[in-house]
Amino acid sequence: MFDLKQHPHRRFNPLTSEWVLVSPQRTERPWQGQVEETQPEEQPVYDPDCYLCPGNARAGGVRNPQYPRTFVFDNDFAALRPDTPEGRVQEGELIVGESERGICRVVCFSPRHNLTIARMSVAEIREVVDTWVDQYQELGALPFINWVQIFENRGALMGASNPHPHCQIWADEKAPNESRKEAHSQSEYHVKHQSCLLCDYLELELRSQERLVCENDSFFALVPFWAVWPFEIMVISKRHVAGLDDLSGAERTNLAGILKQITSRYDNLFQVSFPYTMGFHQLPKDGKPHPEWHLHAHFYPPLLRSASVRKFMVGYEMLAMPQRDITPEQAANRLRELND
Ligand code: H2U
Ligand code: ZN
Repeated sequence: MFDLKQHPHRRFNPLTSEWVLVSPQRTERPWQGQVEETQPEEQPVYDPDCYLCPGNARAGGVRNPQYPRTFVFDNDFAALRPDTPEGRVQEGELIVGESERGICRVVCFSPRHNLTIARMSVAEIREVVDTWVDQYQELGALPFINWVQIFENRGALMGASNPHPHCQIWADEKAPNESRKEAHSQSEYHVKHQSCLLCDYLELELRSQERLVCENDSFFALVPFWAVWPFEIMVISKRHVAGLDDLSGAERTNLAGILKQITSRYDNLFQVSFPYTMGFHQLPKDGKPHPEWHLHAHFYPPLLRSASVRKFMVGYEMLAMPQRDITPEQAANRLRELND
């Protein structure tokens, strides 16, 4: 008898229309490969060499103000620029390139160098949520911007260039790949069923409770059935809203609360400041209604079985499809049992 808990199988991700291979029988394989150093030394409240601390000069020479709360600035090494001339290169269907305009910003969460979301108070995180809302609205209102991507790389393992608590915002002229896939799937589902993909998915998860990690009045955090990363989490708003700017004041505070709960659970999993990439998928800012779109956040953390062994996306993953060993249900179970 086929059993998801024992037998190799594939799971479908309805948001991206991609599959993940799950190999539950493979968790005990030995590891003699790379060992990560994730235990960061305790950081000082202020680091005179940090590009992001208040009062310090950044790499480009501009000096940060003595900011008391959150602080937003245009990325000094922006990947996208608003003044890029429009153009297109095309040879038949096989060589296609086009100009891309955009704006890249950095958001410092706090003047204090040694904080992380897990170590900030809910009130402090709420100020970060308010800043995200302001930026999403301001950048999204620009006529040439159609997608606003807010994301945080946390920890050296995830490529964060600096331990100071911060995130980035890249606002694009054209919808990037992940947003295009998710928009397509949510829209197809909406047309076919006259209901929202993530609202319907939430209902199933609430019934089974197997993959829930934690919740509050406004949000659920769960390990999705189709999770790729070992301890991947998706945060889904209970109410059908499309963007952070649709949240009420109480819901913004609850978002801050669930972000603190998730990151605290993560830190408690292997007793280290847990590395991850997280980000929000919100209503595209292309001026269209998008009744199908449901606000959510993804946490993609790379650690697998301890603070020193990470999941690699290589080999079969690069050439065929993503694969995981511990099941999403096992991961959810472990995260659920941790203290937040
Ligand atoms: P990451 O830690 O996710 O790399 O984000 C830091 C960003 O900050 C990065 O995109 C920018 C980098 O370009 N940055 C500045 O704009 N000015 C600086 O002085 C240092 C870093
Ligand atoms: Zn700093």
